[in-house]
Amino acid sequence: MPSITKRTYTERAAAHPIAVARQLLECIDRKKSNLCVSVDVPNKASLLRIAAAAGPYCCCIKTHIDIVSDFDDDLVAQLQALAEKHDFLIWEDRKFADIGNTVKLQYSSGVYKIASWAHITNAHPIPGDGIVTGLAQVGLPLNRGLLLLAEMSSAGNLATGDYTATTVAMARRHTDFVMGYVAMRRVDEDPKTAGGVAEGEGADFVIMTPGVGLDTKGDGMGQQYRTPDEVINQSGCDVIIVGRGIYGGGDGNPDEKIVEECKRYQQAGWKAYEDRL
Ligand code: BMP
Repeated sequence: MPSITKRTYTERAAAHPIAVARQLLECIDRKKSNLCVSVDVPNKASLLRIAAAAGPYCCCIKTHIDIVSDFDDDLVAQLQALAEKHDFLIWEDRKFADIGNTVKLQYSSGVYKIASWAHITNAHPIPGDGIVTGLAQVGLPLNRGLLLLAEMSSAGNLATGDYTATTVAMARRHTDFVMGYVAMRRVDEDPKTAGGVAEGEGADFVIMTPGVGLDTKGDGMGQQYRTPDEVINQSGCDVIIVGRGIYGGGDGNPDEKIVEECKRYQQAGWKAYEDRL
């Protein structure tokens, strides 16, 4: 089998065992966009406005729903309607990090009821396999997908070396629910972290990568930015995640600026993918 980085998103979609991964990979090809827009704003109106402006240009909108001060169920209903209208998936960047029983409750219940609306969520592997089995009990019946944080973009983070390799091994034990990683490179095909599995022979994991920016290298709080080419072409990741580079911080750029930046990142991400193939 060719290495994953030499397969098209469509070829990968056709062969993927997880429904939501198929949905994401198909959407990427349909829209020619491997751009996920991260919308980290503190109020409902801004979140919906930015999602509406960015929606046509991205495959995924990533939320941190607990940032929104005026959260209500209508926000979720409107976000879901935008996802339908503009053809994108919703990823709640919850970063679960507790034992299985606790994350199961955090995922299904409380104010946010994340599993009821987010196609994708993510978890730190630190508690061990129980975090995946707990989340899977809620997510699998709803056809949701999970990303494990195998690496992080911030300076000095601890998700390196053996930690990353152990995360890859954990993901391989749960290929019905773990659809991919948050990582900075193709961790499942790198000999240092792939655990002896040869290139092109392992399960297909979607690598979604934050820390992407065309204009700056950092944010003064540890974030480290790389270009779409470095991420997709040189490091073999699948989806670029761009937040402030597009919405601009605070309550967000005006719509025209958001659209302009979306187009810029969409084009750069797609070119990097074509160059990689
Ligand atoms: P920005 O492009 O504005 O730096 O935002 C990056 C987004 O990706 C944030 O929502 C952050 O929580 C998330 N993220 C990250 O930056 N690094 C990681 O390692 C994992 C993340 O989820």
